[in-house]
Amino acid sequence: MDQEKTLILIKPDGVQRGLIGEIIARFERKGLKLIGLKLLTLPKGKAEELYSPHLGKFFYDYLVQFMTSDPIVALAVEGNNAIELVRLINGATKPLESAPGSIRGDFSIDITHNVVHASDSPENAERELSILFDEGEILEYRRIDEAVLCGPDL
Ligand code: 3AN
Repeated sequence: MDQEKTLILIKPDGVQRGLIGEIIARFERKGLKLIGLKLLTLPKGKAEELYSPHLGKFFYDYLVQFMTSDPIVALAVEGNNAIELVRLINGATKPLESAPGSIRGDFSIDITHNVVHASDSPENAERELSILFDEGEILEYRRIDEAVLCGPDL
C-alpha cells in the first residue's frame, strides 16, 4: 500500500479562530498518523520558500504576509495515500468549490484565509516537510489501531 507522509498547516486564521483541535481531530479520526506537530510563527524566509512555486503571482506577497502575521500549526501525518486524502479532507482552494464536510467547505469563504494548507504531490510533500521540520522532529512509531485501520496487501 502507498504509505505517504505529508505536511498540513493550520493557517493563522484557523489558529485565531480556535479551530486547532477541531482540525487535528478530523485527521486523527480518519486514521492518519500524526508524526510531527508544532505551533510556530513562520519566519518570512520559510514562507517564501514554502510558496516559491507561486512566486510572481499576484497573490504571492499578500500570502507570505498573511502566513507570517500570526502563529500557525504545522502537522506531519502519515498514512495510505495521505497526500490526496488530506487534500480531500481540506477541500478545494476556491470557496465555491470546497464541499460542505471538508474543512474549507465548513469553515471558509475566502480563497486566502482558507484555514489550511497541504502538500499537493510527493515531491512537494518532501520539500515542504523539510522546510517545517528538522530531522528528528518527525517520529516513527506504531499506533495500536494500525492493524484494523490498514488491512493486508491483497
Ligand atoms: P491549495 O492551497 O488549495 O493547494 P494553491 O496551491 O493553488 O492552493 O494556492 C496556494 C495558496 O495561495 C491558496 N491556499 C491561497 O491561500 C492562495 N491562492 C491561490 N489562488 C489564489 C487566488 N486566485 N487569489 C488569492 N489567493 C490565492
